[in-house]
Amino acid sequence: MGLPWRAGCNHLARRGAVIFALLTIVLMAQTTRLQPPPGLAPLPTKRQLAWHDRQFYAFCHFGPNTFTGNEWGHGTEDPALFNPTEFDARQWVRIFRQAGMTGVVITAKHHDGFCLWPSKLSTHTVAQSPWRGGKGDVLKELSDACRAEGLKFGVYLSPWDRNHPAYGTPAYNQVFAGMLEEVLTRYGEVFEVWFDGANGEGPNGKKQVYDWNLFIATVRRLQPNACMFSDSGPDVRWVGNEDGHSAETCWSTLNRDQFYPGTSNSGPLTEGQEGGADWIPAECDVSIRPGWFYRSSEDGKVKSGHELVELWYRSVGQNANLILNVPPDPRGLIAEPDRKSLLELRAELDRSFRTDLARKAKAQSVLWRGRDRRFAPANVSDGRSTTYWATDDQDHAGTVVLEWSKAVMADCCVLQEAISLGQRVRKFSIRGSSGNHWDLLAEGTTIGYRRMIRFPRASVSSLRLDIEDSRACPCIANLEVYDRLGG
Ligand code: FUL
Repeated sequence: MGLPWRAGCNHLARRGAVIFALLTIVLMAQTTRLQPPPGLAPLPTKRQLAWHDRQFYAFCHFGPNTFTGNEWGHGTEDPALFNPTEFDARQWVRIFRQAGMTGVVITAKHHDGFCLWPSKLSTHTVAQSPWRGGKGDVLKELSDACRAEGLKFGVYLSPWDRNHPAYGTPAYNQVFAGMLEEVLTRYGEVFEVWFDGANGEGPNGKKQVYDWNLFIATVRRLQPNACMFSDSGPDVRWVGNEDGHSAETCWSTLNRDQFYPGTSNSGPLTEGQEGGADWIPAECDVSIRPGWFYRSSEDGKVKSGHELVELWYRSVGQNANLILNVPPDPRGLIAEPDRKSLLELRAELDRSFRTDLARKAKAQSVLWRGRDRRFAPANVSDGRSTTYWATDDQDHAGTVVLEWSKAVMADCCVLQEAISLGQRVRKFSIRGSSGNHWDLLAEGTTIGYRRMIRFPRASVSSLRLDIEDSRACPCIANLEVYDRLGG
C-alpha cells in the first residue's frame, strides 16, 4: 500500500535532507582529515629510496692487476696477461646471493684503462686479450649471472685513465661519455654507477678537466633509475674512508656544493651534515682483503666472518650501505677463504636476527599524532617499514613503550625512521625495565634509514624508546628488538 502523494513527497524530501547532511559530514571529515607530517627537506628521490633498500652488495676489482699483483696498473700492461682460465661469473654471484648481498659493482675500467668489455673506444680491452679467443665480455657474463640469481648489476668506471691516448685533452670527455654509453646500454638495468675520485698523476702528469655535467647527464639519460656514487654524489656519497664504516652520527644530508669528486675535504663525508641542502647518503667501501685486487699472498689475510659482521654493524647499522670488495682470482673465481668468510657472516647475522621480539609486544605511546591509526605506536612493531608512529607537529620528542606479557632477553635494537619524510632524529635513548625502575640500555644520536644499537644482554618486560630531540616531529617506522647472543 503506497503513501498518499503529498506525504510521500515530504518523506522523500526528509530522506534527501538526511542523505545530504550525512554526505556533508563525510566530505567535511575527509577534508579536515589529519594530514601526515609534512616532509622535512631535503627528501630522498625514488631512486635513492630504492638504493637504501639494497643495503649490502659486492664490489669486484678485476682486470690486469689480478694477474700482475699491482694495485694501480700503469696502463702499459700487455692485454695478453688477461686470461682467466676458469672464469665463471655465476659462481661469484651465487656466493654473493648466499651471503645476503643484493647486487654487484664491477670495475668495468680501473685506472689502467683496461676495459672488461669490448669497447669500440679503446684498443686496450678484453677483445685484445686471449680470453675466450678475444670474444669475451665480462660485463655481459656478469650481468647475465646477476639476472639469473636475482641480484642487481652496477659498474665502476674510473675517470682517471692511464692508457687512453686522449686522456688529458678535452676529447677524452667524449671518450669517457661514450664508454658510459656502451656500458649503460648493453647490459640491461644498472643500479649504481661508481665514479672514482682517485688521480695519481704526478707533478708532470696529464691534467684532465672532467666534464661532470656531461657524465651525469649521460647516466641520467640512459639509466634514470641508477644512483651515481662519488665523493659528492650526486646520489650517493663516499663515506670518507676505505675502512668500511660510517660514524655513530650519520646524516644522509650534505651541502653538495662544498665537495667534488677527488675532494681533499673528505672529513665531513663520514658524518654528513645536519641540515645539509641535499640528500646524499653514505656508502662504505672496504675490501675483504688488504688490497682491492686479488693476490694469493693475501689468502691468509682475508677478514673473518666475525670481522665482517662488525663492519656490518658499523655501516649498515649506522645509516649507510656497505659495498664489500671480494676480488676474483686469476682463475676468474671467488677464492675459497673469501667464500668461507662470507658464509660465516651470513650465518652469524641469521642467528642474531632470527626473531624480532617486538612483534610479540604491545606498543604504546602517550604522544601520538591525532590518535589516528595511521600514526599509531603499534606501527613500529608491525614488521613493516612503510607504516610509522608519529607525534603532532609541535612535539619534537616522544616515547614508545613495548610491553611483553613475559620477560624477554634482549641485547640489540634496530631502529628506522620513515625517511621518505626526511631525516629527523638527533638524539635517542633506550631503557629497559623488569619491575618498577628503568635502566638505561643504550643512547644514540641519528637514526636515518637504519640504526642498529647493541647493549649488554638484559631481561626486560618493558622496553622504551625515547626520542629526546628531533628536527621535526619524529616519524619512526621500526623498533625491532633482538636477542643476538641468545639467538
Ligand atoms: C680508490 C682506487 O684508487 C682504488 O684502487 C680502489 O678502486 C678504490 C675503491 O678506490 O680510489
